[in-house]
Amino acid sequence: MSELDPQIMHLMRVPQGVRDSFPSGGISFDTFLDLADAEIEPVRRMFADYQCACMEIETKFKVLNERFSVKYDANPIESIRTRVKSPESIIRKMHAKNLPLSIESMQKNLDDIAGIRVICSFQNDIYMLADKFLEQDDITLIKKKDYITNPKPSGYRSLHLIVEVPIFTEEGKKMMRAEVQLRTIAMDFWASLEHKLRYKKQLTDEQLKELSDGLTKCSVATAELDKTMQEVYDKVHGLQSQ
Ligand code: 0O2
Repeated sequence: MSELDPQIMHLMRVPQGVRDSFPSGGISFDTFLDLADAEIEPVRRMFADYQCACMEIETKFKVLNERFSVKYDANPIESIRTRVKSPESIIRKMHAKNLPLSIESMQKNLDDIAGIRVICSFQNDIYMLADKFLEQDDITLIKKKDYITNPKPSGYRSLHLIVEVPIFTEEGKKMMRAEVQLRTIAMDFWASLEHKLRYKKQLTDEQLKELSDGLTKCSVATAELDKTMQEVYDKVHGLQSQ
């Protein structure tokens, strides 16, 4: 196990048992908490910075959605969800990648502490929105992963953009990294249910194979659904503009 940064240790809540058994001599528990608070201040700031990055990017997509709704009388975005990865999930990922657990290492090695999920109506909207987003001169593309053209072996489909976005704080400008996942409703439906199903532990090899086969079938079906929906949209759109 990699060395644990004391700041990261303080991220974990102090259990009641520890509070109860805290020695009466030396510093009081409240003083201890004050010290711990000072220690975790940089961690809190880091999480706030990632939260701000989520807000910046969410606003950019909301602006694009609003503009398209005026121009084409249709919203390309169904919904947007944002999240900052939980400390537990960050620690698990750092451990799995055998990385040192420090703030610097997290910021350097994890692309998805800030995550923005944009659920689109039609598949073509994904690429159109991604292009318009990446055209913006304060957005830097770090990596693009097109799991729609090349689905993952699990059947997972989405377009991932790892980007850097500036946030403007009282300390000045900071460049923050974030992962934007763009997907259709069908892709999101598949990913959500797949996530739930895979959570079920202790499956036999046979059950695992059945699960994988079933999920692959569903992934193919949702891809087909997206294709048909896009064709219907294109036909209707074509008819309207005639
Ligand atoms: P969560 O809870 O969504 O945050 P890298 O980050 O490049 O080192 P990684 O993490 O494998 O490598 O990146 P990848 O696979 O490009 O994308 C990671 C994220 O995509 C995952 O985040 C999921 O959100 C989503 N994802 C990727 N593959 C699958 C899949 O097979 N099924 C589902 N449901 N989602 C997937 P996290 O951190 O795993 O989880």
